[in-house]
Amino acid sequence: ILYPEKVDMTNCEKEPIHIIGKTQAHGVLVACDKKTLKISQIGQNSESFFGIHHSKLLGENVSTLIGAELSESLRTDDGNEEFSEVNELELNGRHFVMIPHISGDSLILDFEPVNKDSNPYKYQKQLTRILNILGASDSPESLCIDAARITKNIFGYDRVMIYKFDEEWNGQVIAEEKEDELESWLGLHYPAGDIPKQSRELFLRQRIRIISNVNYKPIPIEPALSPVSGEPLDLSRSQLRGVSPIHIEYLQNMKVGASLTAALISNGKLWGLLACHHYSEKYINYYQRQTCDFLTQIFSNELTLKETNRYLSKLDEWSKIKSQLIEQIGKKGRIKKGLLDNSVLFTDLLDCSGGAVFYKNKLRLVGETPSKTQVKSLIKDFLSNNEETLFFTKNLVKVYPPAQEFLSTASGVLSVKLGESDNDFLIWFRPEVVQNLSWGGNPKNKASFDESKQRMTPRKSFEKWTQELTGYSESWKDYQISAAKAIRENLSSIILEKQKKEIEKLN
Ligand code: BLA
Repeated sequence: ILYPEKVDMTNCEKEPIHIIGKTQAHGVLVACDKKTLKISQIGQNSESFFGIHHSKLLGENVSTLIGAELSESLRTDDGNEEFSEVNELELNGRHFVMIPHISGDSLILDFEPVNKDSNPYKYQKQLTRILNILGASDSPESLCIDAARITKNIFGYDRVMIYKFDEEWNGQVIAEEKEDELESWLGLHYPAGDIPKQSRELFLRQRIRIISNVNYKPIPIEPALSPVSGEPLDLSRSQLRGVSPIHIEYLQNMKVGASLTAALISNGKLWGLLACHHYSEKYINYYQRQTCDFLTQIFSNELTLKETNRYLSKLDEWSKIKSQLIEQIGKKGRIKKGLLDNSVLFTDLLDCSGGAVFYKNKLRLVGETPSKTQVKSLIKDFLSNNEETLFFTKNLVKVYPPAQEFLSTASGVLSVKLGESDNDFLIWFRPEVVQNLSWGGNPKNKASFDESKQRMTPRKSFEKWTQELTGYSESWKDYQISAAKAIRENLSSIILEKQKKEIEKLN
C-alpha cells in the first residue's frame, strides 16, 4: 500500500498514517540500509539542520555524516527491534540527539536539536517525587487529578487532560489542569472516530507523541520509496512522524498550536490518553519526553493497581453473598426458594432494582420489574435466542424495542442461562437513569463538506453540546459481570447434580 494523494473523512480508519512519507519540522530523519549503513532516504530539511543538501547525502555511508566511531556503534544484531542507544553529537556547529530504531530493512535515525548543556538526568530527579505523590493518591480519581497536575507543572502545557476510553472507544475528559482563562473541558465526551483505530494501535507501540507545531510545513522524505525494500518507510516508531492532515485540521479547529499525547496502558490495553494542548508552538526534547513516558507508565501501573484493589474488595463482598445463597439453596437444591425466600436474595449480589428467576417454566419476580407477561416475552423472544450464556446491556431498548414499555424498571438487563438449558434464566434489572451527556462539539457533525478544499473536513465547533440520553441504565461493572458468571457456575453445577440424582432414582 501507498499513502493516498488525498485523504478524506469517508474512510478514516483506512488512512495509513504510519507511511505518511513526511516528517514534522523539529528534526531531520535519516534512514539507512540497516546492512550497509548507506543513507537510503532522508528528510528534505537536511540542509537547514546539517548544512548539507539532502541530495548530497543520499547513497553515502552514514559515517560521512556522523563519523566512523558512532557509525560503527550502530551496527545492529539483525531483527533487534528494541535497539535504541541514544547519542548526542555535534553537527554543523549544532548539538543534536540522535535516536535510532529499526524499521523493516531500514535503520531510522531521528536527529533532534538539544541544548548542549541539557542534562538528561535533570528530569530524573523529579521521578522519585512523582513516584511518591502518585503512590500516595488514595483512589483512581485522585490519582488522575494528581497526574494531570504534575504533568502541567513539569511541562507547562496550557491544558493537560486525562482522557479515558469506554467500551466503544468513545472517550471522556476525567481530569484536567489548565490555565485559568481557558474554558473547562472536564467531563466532556468525544466520539470514538476522533481517534481512529490505527492511531490508537500506534500508541501501544510508540507510547508518546508530540506535535510541536500544528501549523508546520510537512517535510517530505526523499525518495518516497525505500531503495532497499521498494516500499514507503514505516514511520510507526519515528519521533518525527508527520501528522495526518485530518488531525491537523481537527487541532486547528480547536485552535491548538502544539500537543503532547501519551498512552495510558492497563493490562496491555489502551485505557486512555494523557492529552496536552498548548495554544502556541511547543517543543519538548527527547529527555523530557522520556520523563513523561516514565511518568505515564508509573501512573498507568498505579491506576491498574488501584482499580484491581477496588475490584478485589468488591469481589470479597459478593463472594460472601454468594456463599450465603448457596447455603440457602442447601443440599436439597431448592433453587427458587434459596434465591428468593430467605434473608439474602440473589438480587443482593449486584446493584439492581429487581430480578427474575425463570426455572422449569415457572417465573418468579422480585423488586421493581416489568410485568410477568413482559418478562416472559423478553425471555421467549429475545434472551433464549441468544447463543451466549451471559448477556448484559445498559440500553435494552436498542436491541429489544418492546423494552420501550418498561424503561423505568428495565433499561438495563443482565442475565445468565442456568445449566445446559436455553430456557432457565437468572435476570437482574436496572431502571433508566436519564443522563445529560456533554460532548465536545456535536458528534453528529463529525464531517462536513468544505467547498474550498472540495472534501469532507472534521467538525468545526467544539462547543459543549448536550445530549439527553434516554433508555440507558448505569453500566454493568466488570466485577458485577464476574459475580453473575460465578453464581451461574455454582447454580449450574447444583442443577447438574440434581439431574444426576433424579436419573439415578429413575433407574
Ligand atoms: C489522532 N485524535 C488523534 C489523537 C488524539 C485525537 C488525541 C492522537 C494525536 C497524536 O498522535 O498526537 C483526539 N484530542 C483528541 C480528542 C481530544 C483531544 C478527542 O485533545 C479531546 C480533548 N479525527 C477526527 C475524525 C477523523 C480523525 C472524524 O475527528 C477521521 C476522519 C482522524 N485523529 C485522526 C487521525 C489521527 C487522529 C487520522 C492520527 C494522527 C496521526 O497520528 O497522524
